[in-house]
Amino acid sequence: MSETKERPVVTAFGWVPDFARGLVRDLRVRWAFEEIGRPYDSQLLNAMEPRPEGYLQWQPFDQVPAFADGPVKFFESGAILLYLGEQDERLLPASGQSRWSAISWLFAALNSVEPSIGAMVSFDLFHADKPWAEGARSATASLVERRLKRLSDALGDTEWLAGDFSIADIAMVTVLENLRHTDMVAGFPNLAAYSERGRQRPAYRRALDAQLADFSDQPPHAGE
Ligand SMILES: N[C@@H](CCC(=O)N[C@@H](CS)C(=O)NCC(=O)O)C(=O)O
Repeated sequence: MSETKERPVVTAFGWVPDFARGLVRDLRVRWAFEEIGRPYDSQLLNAMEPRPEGYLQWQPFDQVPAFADGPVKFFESGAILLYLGEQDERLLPASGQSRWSAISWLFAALNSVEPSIGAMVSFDLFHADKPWAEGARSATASLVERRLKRLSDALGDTEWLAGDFSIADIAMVTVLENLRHTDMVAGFPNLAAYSERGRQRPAYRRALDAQLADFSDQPPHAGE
């Protein structure tokens, strides 16, 4: 009897507003799967409703993505990228300088670049009408600019952050994509080209298509 291997599962939302489509972080995981041609399943959650019973034991902050591969269950997009990278050198070199450069840049994307971008985007999208928004936005925007400048200097004219394409680039390109409603990345031509290079990869296109295909057109009704 042939053994059927369970596919890994990533949680995602079944609907989000237009501004968030293409930005939800399950995209990072889908992209990694597409790069190595590994099939996976998405488990869709209702973004507008409490998560299913027990979800907090899987993802303690009630967010997506959470991930399961057979008996292994955990969360955090960066950890999931690392897990997949450990299994395939097309995502993460197995040893040496390039491995640790890629891991450094993975952490840098999520730890040094994403936080200020995330804060600024939240001011733009959710707090623009608040009396304090302008000052908070402009303080955060200058931090974002400084981070982009350092990133641009470090990238220089190289193609990817750590030698060959890696999980670091999946993280960084998806982080930068959060600025798509601004011209901030365009202010750094090498970053704009880097970002475009990432988004032109067939695996990115397939991952994006899969995320978009999972969204329904209408917000779910309460209780669905
Ligand atoms: N650090 C987490 C962040 C996850 C996260 O912010 N997920 C968002 C979607 S991109 C979410 O689930 N938001 C809904 C919520 O926070 O309730 C990761 O990278 O996995």
